[in-house]
Amino acid sequence: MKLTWRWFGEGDTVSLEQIKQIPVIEGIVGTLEGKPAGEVWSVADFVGIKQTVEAQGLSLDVIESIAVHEAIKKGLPERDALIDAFCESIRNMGKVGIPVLCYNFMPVFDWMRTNLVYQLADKSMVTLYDHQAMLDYDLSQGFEARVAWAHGFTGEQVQAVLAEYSQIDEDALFKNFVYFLERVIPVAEEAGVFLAVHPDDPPWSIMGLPRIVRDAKSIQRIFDAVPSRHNGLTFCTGSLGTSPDNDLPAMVHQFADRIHFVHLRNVALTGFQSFYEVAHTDSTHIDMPAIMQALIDIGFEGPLRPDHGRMIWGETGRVGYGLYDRALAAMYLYGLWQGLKR
Ligand code: DNO
Repeated sequence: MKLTWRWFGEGDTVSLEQIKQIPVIEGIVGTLEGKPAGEVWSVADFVGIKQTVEAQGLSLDVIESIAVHEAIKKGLPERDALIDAFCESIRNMGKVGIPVLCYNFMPVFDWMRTNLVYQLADKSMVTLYDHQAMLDYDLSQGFEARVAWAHGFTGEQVQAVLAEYSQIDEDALFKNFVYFLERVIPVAEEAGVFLAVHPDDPPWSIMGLPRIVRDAKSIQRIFDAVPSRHNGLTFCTGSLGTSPDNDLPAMVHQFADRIHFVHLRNVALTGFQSFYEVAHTDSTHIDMPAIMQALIDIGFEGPLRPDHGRMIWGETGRVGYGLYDRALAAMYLYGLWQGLKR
């Protein structure tokens, strides 16, 4: 495996110099913040990130992520032009030699929580998702922008997007996903880029929206529909692990040849569809050593990154993406890997 770090670019509160000082980090997971969905990422865009990263002695291993336009998820007539644009970005990625693209197919919202500042007993801050709080949420309040969302949503916008999806159930979304993959994957093969879909986080329907990348069965269905290895997975333990039915080490084995990128993170399960994030070392509910062992067993050699950390030592910054706790996580994950490997 190769330990990597998600870096949001010059606007990140964490600098490449700081990242480079974490001795186990070799690569960067890069992005272009604020690039609207549907716009082509040019060769110059990718070269810009790559040169900046390489100047610090790091490599650019993954792009996370290029947003899939909502019209593609909804199967609207304009999707063909938008899929062409997505394909163009993949070709350009290939030209610059960036091997992995992490993306998701979640309608409207990316990762969702009901509390972004939940305090643990030790006073560290984490994110929390509570099923009842989600059900009770007053949608007319809208949602503030999040790390993974380009913008926030007013209450009216929320009502509007939910209405647009009212006719789209899981099967319709799946069909639209396959339509997209059938056009994009051949381009990825030619470009030498591996697509790695990120599981839905949390992996169940929210606000009545369909979510279809959530467990072994739904993921297998996606791979069966488009069997190329370039149609792959970002194995995210914090997303898949919030469903107690997901046997994570077994899924590592099942999807051995499709896992192109790994996100490691731990969660504490608190009840039906409810959880909060915890330190990477807290394996009460997700058995991190067993997952690491499974990755070693399948011979995983791709990029892996510590996912969301807690906010500790008074650090402020992007929720889940501070320096301190993710640095602790990186050291733990590397030690675990090295120890198990020996
Ligand atoms: C959360 C991330 C996700 C992920 C996207 C990929 O921190 O894991 O936001 O980047 O879903 O498209």
